Amino acid sequence: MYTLLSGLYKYMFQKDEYCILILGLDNAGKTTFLEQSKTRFNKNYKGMSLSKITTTVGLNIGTVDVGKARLMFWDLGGQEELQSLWDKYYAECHGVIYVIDSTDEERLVESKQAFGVPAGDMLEALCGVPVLVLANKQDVETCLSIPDIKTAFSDCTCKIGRRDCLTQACSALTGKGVREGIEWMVKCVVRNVHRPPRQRDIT
Ligand code: G3D
Repeated sequence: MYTLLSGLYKYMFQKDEYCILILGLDNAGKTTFLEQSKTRFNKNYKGMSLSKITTTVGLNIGTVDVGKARLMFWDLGGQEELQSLWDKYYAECHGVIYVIDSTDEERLVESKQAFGVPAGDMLEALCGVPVLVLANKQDVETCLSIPDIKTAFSDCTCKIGRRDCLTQACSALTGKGVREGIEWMVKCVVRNVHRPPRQRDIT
């Protein structure tokens, strides 16, 4: 009886946990995205005022529950000296959210380098892991469009390889695109966990 009840309890309340890295240059909007996600998905979450968030130094951690999935977010600092720490988190990672500041054309090349060739080479080290590219700050009228950003990042395509990858327009400040991005990520990580590693690439 105890086994039956505990099995039922687990089935109803236990969540499957997935670790998601939030990467990108400093000032891209990673922390704002994390706070916005917690506000949107976690009932009764009273976060800080989004406009008062300052750039990530070190690590922010946050948890978001979507259905039976629990996403554990690690928002890692994007400053150049902190990028060398990203690979310490790769072993545990089920998915990557890479945040781009669509208003900062000057740093687009730098962002592309961090995406494609950081210390340890993120895309190769995380072979087959789903990548959600967030073109953030789309609420700003003068921002780069999604086609602009895709064109700028087009030479990363071969490194992305065969895996789930989505470029999503987003405003972490207003929340536009946040739910869509997270729901896409949940779909990918849940599906991947039920497939053997070699079949995880998109065919
Ligand atoms: P980081 O964690 O990647 O370093 P933050 O970035 O989340 O700290 O955001 C850096 C700055 O960008 C913050 O402004 C924040 O309000 C702003 N920001 C983040 N997301 C958006 C967005 O979607 N739209 C707009 N317009 N601004 C955004 P400050 O002024 O505090 O530096």
